[in-house]
Amino acid sequence: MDFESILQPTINQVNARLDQLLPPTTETPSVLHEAMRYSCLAPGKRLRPALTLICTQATGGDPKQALDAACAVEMIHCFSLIHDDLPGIDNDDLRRGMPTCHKKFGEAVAILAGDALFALAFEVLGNQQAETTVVVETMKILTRAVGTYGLVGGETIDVLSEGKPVDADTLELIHRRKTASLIAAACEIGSLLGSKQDARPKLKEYGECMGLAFQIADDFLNETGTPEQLGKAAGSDRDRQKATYPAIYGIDESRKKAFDLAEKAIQNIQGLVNQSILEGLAKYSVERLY
Ligand code: GRG
Repeated sequence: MDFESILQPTINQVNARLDQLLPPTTETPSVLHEAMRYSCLAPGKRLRPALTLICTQATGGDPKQALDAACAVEMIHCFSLIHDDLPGIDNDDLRRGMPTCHKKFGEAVAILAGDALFALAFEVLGNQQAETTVVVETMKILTRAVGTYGLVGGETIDVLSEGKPVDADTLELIHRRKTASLIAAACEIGSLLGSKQDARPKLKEYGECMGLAFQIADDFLNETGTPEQLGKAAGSDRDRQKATYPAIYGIDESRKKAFDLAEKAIQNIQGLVNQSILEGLAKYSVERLY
């Protein structure tokens, strides 16, 4: 069985819960709810929520307890994709093999759908059936991963660097913030909702390494993949003169860096319950074709 089939039951659970948590289109304003559901239920990889659930299990917890937190992480991810695709940022037409949110619903509704997903993610975290201190901690981890030290900060440096020479340290900072921070938060939240708390720093580090590897792979797939394979534009980073690993190191060296980081990620999960599936995910993040 291939790795994606092994993950399918986990992905199905996430999709079913997202469907329940997202507001129904029968309620007002229905177009907003339609846009939220359109983007969030679109066929993404669900890597981040899968990591949350697997990390809960890896620390001796019950993944069911982490399902809502996993969905909150996916909502934030989806929010960032909607905003990333907007004309003011990347101006992309295709996402997850479908027209982007603003292409389908217009720019205003897309901005608002992203905003509403952001708010819903924290409402969902706040409603978790867990000790208040744990609930607050999940919110703190996710907030930090989204703000200036995470997605928003990384994206800002990325956008402001377009068309300019970028050194290797700045490039790593961009990738750590805009991509690795949310992947690491997914792992950390999952381990917090488990029981063996001594594994939490290692799972966070696992997420940091695999998150950076994942973004480097994204960079070289943008160069080597096709829009049909990727479900989004190919070659767009080069067109926009974006700071990427292939632009600085070339494809082969970038690939080597990604594979080395996946190995470094794997060093952090030795002896955990879900070691083999976490190993598989780290390898998948760099071997994937889309
Ligand atoms: C305020 C949360 C927030 C965001 C605004 C736009 C933005 C700031 C950040 C964008 C960050 C971004 C889009 C980073 C790219 C990360 C990345 C590799 C996305 C693709 O992830 P996949 O391949 O996508 O897991 P799927 O569609 O499979 O879920």
